[in-house]
Amino acid sequence: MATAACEDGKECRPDAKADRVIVVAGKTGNGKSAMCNVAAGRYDGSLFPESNGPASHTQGITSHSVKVAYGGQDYVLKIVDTIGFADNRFSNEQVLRLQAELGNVCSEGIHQVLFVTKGRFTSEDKDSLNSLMDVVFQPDVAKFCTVIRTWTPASELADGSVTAKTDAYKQEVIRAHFRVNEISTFLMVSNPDDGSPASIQMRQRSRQKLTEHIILHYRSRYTPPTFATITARIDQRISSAKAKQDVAKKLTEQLKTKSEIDERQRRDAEARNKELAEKNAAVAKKVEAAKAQQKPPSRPVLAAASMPIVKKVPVVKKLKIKKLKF
Ligand SMILES: Nc1nc2c(ncn2[C@@H]2O[C@H](COP(=O)(O)OP(=O)(O)OP(=O)(O)O)[C@@H](O)[C@H]2O)c(=O)[nH]1
Ligand SMILES: [Mg+2]
Repeated sequence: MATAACEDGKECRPDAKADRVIVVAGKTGNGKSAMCNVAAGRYDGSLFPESNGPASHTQGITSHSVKVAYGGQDYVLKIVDTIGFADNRFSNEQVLRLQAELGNVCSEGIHQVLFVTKGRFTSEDKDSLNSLMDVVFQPDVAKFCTVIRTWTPASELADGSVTAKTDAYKQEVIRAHFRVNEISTFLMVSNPDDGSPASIQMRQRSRQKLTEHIILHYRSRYTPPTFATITARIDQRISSAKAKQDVAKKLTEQLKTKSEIDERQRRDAEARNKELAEKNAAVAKKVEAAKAQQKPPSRPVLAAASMPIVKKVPVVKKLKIKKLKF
């Protein structure tokens, strides 16, 4: 434990030995920098710039060490703010490459990774958590992770309901993403930024909760991979993603060619059918014409109704006239 030469919430020298190191990560705009300010006791947001629009504010890794007083003792808390995932101004690759800097900034180890979500746990939160666990860190970082829901309505933070609501949130996250099973801790806070006495009070309550969590949930330190290792992993991911993309592109081209051939064959068959149908029609016409030109039969067959009744004429036998002799 350090004997901090500064007051609660005040910044310590960057080289001050940290008693606790926390990394705050998550999707852009979820309230990471606000969480860092709250953890530092800077309710006015004066240490970590908070964004106020859809575009990301934090564009790399920012770290400050501050004094925290808890239980009559002083601690040096190193707070590491990170660039948000799913940032519309950077590709995933760029975000990951900036996050690789964590390997340098946190080489002394990390006590807690605070994964910040905003309200409901979204699919972007899920992807961000996967990137954090698989690319930036290793899956075993889960044991050092806490999922923190910000923007929680005040009604859910009331003493009587917060435990049940937190458990319900944990179940919601686990349903959305089974991997968080390995993450044991879930917290719900609210860090409004309108500067009103009510919002400052909310941030103060949030800090109390956070400080207790950070100081008391002390386990061992998680040693992050080095910058070089993270970078190599990103390179590998990018090249395998590119290889997959190339295969998909090739397949698409093959399918396109096949469907073009199919279409050509279909059109040829259609043309052949048309041609045949025309030939058939011409033949049928000729047959009709030939029929029409056919001579009437030499002995016309008369219809039964118009046939004259031929009476049998009795054959008159020639009478033999005997010559009379006189
Ligand atoms: N009402 C309310 N506002 C919050 C809360 N948490 C953060 N904010 C505000 O939401 C905005 C975004 O918060 P930031 O802390 O800058 O978000 P971020 O995750 O650091 O964003 P990026 O740096 O862009 O990735 C800021 O104006 C914050 O003051 C919260 O719990 N409730
Ligand atoms: Mg930020």
